[in-house]
Amino acid sequence: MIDVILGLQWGDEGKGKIVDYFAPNYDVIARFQGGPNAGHTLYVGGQKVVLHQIPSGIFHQHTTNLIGNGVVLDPITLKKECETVAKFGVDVRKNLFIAERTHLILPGHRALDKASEQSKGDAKIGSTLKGIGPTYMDKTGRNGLRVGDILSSDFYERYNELKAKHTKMLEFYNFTEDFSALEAEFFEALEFLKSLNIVNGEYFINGLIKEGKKILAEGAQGSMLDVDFGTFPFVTSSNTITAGVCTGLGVAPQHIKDVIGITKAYCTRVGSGPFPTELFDETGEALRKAGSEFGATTGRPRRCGWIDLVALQFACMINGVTKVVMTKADVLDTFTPLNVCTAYNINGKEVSQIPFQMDKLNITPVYKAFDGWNTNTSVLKTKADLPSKVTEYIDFINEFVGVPVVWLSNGPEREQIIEMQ
Ligand code: 2SA
Ligand code: MG
Repeated sequence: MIDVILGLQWGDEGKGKIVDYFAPNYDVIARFQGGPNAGHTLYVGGQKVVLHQIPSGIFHQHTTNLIGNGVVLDPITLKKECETVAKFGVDVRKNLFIAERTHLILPGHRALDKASEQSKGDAKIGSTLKGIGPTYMDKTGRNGLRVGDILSSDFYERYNELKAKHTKMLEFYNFTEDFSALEAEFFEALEFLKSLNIVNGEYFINGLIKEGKKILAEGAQGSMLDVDFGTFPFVTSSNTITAGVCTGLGVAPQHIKDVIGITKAYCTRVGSGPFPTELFDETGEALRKAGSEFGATTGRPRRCGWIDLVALQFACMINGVTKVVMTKADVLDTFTPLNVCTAYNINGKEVSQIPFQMDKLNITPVYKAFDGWNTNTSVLKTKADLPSKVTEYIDFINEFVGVPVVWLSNGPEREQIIEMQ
């Protein structure tokens, strides 16, 4: 049995905290897509930790953590992260497993990411520059190198072949930065990677399913960044939606039970691309401040705005979301009124569906306004404690998207979560 946790917006919905919260109910936590572009923030004993490659169940001693084949893995980042978690007493050799089909991010991929972004000028995607796009390109272009390859004798030869190709491509971009400076660190990190548990991911996870283990698939980024269904081309390069769980782990869809979708009580986006409810005024600035909205990986300020129910309903539909977690509700504590986007106005026409090319359209959000609750909700523990204005806001969203908000997260700590049903 597999449950899925994934983001319903443009990432940064608070997946790290929520996965960490649910982790004790599961035997296995598995990442199925994305790579070190992810930044999952957890608090361990009051200390902030940001995970990029390792699944968010790593701090639970009895949890098996799997990096699935659908992930792209940067060995340098992984090594650093393993060293970080070791400081908290985690022995990654005991509870971290890596699928051998997982594609490797090479130094050339990082350089290509940078070169590609630079070549786009103002039209850049706003990539985290971790080499995600070029690595997935080498995967679908059938050139990439995988974790299992590092164990074979011709690895170095194949690496050099691919490096030669990358060098040619960088010439095309007139990109002169020398990526070979990273190679020493990369090869050192590969030696470290060899010392970890490299497994056949699909037999590994299906074996665990057979044993009746409870598995949680941990999404990265968000549904609106999905390469197929997001705001293309301003997306990441993987399938961030539920369907990605099957291809990113090697599991059949009938094993998937609950799909837990996470949304913030408002909305943010980091990087470029359409964001109809974005606020450019002091309210947007106040949201950024109240919510500490800065990229967990890059530190970039996140764009902030009101919750977008057109996008949320779309995300619930394509993911088959069964339960919603609303995070950062406490960030709205001092805001009034609260706007909720219920439709898009495009050239005078009200539209309730996500259009084909949002970036090419002039979209004005249609809002319904709610009174703010003006209460410090971060200290509240149960649904009964919540001001009625909070429940009115949530009830409207439940009704609109057709999936209930089952948990309300009201602060960064593990304990700050309210059951709504
Ligand atoms: P990429 O790096 O090639 O996948 O970038 C493509 C687009 O996907 C966006 N993206 C993200 N959006 C939100 N959060 C992400 N993770 C980090 C975080 C981001 C950070 O948790 O804060 O620290 O800046 C993430 N990763 C990728 C990216 O902004 C591009 O729009
Ligand atoms: Mg994040």
